[in-house]
Amino acid sequence: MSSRLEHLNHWVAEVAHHTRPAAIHWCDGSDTENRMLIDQMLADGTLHLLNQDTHPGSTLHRSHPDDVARVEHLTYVCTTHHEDAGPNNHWMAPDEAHAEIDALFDGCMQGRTMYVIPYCMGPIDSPLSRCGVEITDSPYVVANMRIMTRMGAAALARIERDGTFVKGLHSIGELDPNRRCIMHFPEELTIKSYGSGYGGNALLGKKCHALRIASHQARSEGWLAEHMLILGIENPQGQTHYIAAAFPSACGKTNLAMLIPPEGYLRDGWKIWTIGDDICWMRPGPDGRLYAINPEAGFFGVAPGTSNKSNPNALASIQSNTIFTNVGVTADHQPWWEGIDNGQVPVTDWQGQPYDASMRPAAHPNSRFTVSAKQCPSYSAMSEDPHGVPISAIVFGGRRASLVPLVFEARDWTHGVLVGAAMGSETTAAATGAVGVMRRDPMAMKPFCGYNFADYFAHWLSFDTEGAKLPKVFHVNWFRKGDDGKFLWPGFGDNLRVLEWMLRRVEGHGGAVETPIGHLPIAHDINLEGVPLSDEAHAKLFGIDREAWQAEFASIGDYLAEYGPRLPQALLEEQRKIAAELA
Ligand code: OXD
Ligand code: MN
Repeated sequence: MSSRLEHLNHWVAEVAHHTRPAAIHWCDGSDTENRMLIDQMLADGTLHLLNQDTHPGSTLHRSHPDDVARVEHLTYVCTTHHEDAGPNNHWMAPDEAHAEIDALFDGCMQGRTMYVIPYCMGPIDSPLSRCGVEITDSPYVVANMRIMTRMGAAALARIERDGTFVKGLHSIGELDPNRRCIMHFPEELTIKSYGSGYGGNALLGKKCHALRIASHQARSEGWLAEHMLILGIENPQGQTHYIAAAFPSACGKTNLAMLIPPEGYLRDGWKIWTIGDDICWMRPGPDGRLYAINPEAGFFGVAPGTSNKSNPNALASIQSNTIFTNVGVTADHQPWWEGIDNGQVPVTDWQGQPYDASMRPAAHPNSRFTVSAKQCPSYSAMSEDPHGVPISAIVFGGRRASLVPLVFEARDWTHGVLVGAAMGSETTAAATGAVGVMRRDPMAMKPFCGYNFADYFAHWLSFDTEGAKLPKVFHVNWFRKGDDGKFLWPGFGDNLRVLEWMLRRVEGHGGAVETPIGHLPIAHDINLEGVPLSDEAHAKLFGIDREAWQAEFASIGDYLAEYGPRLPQALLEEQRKIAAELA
């Protein structure tokens, strides 16, 4: 097979010449093709069948133990000028980067099949969508891309219509951490990834295309590519507001996107609709509002901690047709992870060894499930709307054990951009490296912004134009801890109480007090019925410690200074203004 697009055929031939595969397979995305690949992977041990009575169509993949997370230290943005990548990215000159990674690709597919995957990020017929083609030697990547994107014949037809696509070349290579790197060439709309089969490094439509390359593209085309979930909140009157929320990896985006309203809210008729759990592309519409699509078609969610209590919708979604990666299994071959809380016990851990709690957890802390978004009980049909959904509020948040209150609202767009730019969070297992270390993670894009953060902040500020009807901006912290080290806020479904307050603010009738850091609800502005909070919890969730915030603003100032003269003046002025108010 080939395409009607000469430069696509030419690139495929060139890659084949370079990597020397035994065969080339153009993916059509059909069920037959999928079954063929799954059977082949079951036969060669890449996949293991799970219990087909309890989890029909589901399989387990165990990755190489050194290949379980994103590798930020091996991820590069290769722009002509170093300053265009910014201090927020590892950089290499494009020529040098091509030479280095091309040497790794040389002959690397010998004896393997090379798969050509045409995919579309976003609904096939949406003007907001963008396409790519990933070439890979991993059938596991093909099976995951089929769930995570609109992949195959329909995508190829759109690519042939558009004439352009992002080129992604991937090989698992030897899965050697010393021969691994992920390179982005935003000026060439090209990605090259070698030596890892892990989702964030290998499913090139996701982080590499939909965030790093797309953010770069979005800047020149006047839109935003963000690390955000999108959810719809339907009130008892039947009106639905859409919210986009940015949290760093493994900080509960999937849980928030699939939230189940607490008892009283359910009774009153509140409903939550899931559009996306990880990535959001937004663009101003003709009415001045921002319209968003989820470029993905599936969820690549963190398994540990997912339970009937924390996220019943996720659990319901993954009862069938799911690829599990690096979870444990029970005696009757059901998937198992820490926190699943279903009364079962694991017998085999994620490395395929007999489970021994003193050796390692049954599931890797970054073990995942890959499942079609359509299997989620709260899936919103608006996910397929080519125009996207209008966004009423943007929410930023991180894991902050101290300092940061439950919620506050930015005064205006510029302040909102500062709130996003100053975001901090404790690191998680989604990337290799130490866990629990507080780092600045602006807009949760630290690992994903394909260009200089200084320019990115300026791009955000540029949306505040005459006639723009921008969403209100909020900051939340579900992770505040008390003196005893325990979380002060129940989180999960109860987070709807906070979202409800935001929507009242959007509609112009929610109460709040003004403070230097933004508008804070007083506890009674939020419906806390049935949520017993201690005095300490009240004080910490709904108050600010001025002295500690002065220190925070000094630290934010130091952080922003790292971006030098490229940093937009308006952002610095905002930081100085608030620092002065706090003093
Ligand atoms: C993810 C991540 O997989 O952010 O979504 O690491
Ligand atoms: Mn993510």
